[in-house]
Amino acid sequence: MKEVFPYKLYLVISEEGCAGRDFLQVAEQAILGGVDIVQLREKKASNSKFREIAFRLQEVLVKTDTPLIINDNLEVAQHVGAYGIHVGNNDVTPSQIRAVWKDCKSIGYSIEYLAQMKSKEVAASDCLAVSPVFKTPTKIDTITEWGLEGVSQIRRETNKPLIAIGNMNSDNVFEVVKAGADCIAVVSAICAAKDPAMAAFTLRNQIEKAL
Ligand code: TZP
Ligand code: MG
Repeated sequence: MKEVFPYKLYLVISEEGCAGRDFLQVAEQAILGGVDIVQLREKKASNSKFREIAFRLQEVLVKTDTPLIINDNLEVAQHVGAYGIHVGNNDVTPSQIRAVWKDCKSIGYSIEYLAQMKSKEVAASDCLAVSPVFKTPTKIDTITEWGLEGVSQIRRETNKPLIAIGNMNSDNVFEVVKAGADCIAVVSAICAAKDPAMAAFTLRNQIEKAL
């Protein structure tokens, strides 16, 4: 199982979630600024629409060799030849994915409560999301607000790469990385920013400073 996860700044994007702008341009700008992995998260799209959006994003990402992760849709992920998939604890499970998608390069799994850490699903995952570190209006159906102490607690329980998500911004990423995160994932800090490239650049600088 691949446990190497060199990525530091992870953009979670959707077609409609970029403040009226073209999500492909936002992704391109974000990568210029320092994003090195992108997840497509479409909660409402049909499979065919999701596939179409994913193909368009994939076309942009291949130019910079940036990996595409698909949120919670195995069919779309395999169909577009994504780098990997990310799932929560109510979704298709990492071990189910592992069993059918043999050349999947990264299975991400959201940790929403501590008991999950002992599960076989953590063992079947390549990386874990600490979800959410801080409460966020972007996703309100969350269970545990981990905080910095939660990041450190999960860090002590695993060597797997930890992705911190939930209200991450340039004022808090330094301490979140210091607490044990390997990678920072954002929606609003980039998608709602006036200048997505500059926003990514500032976040990336803070992350690098903390490493
Ligand atoms: N999973 C946990 S929090 C979250 C997701 C998808 C949303 C993060 O959005 P933001 O705007 O970066 O707080
Ligand atoms: Mg889900």
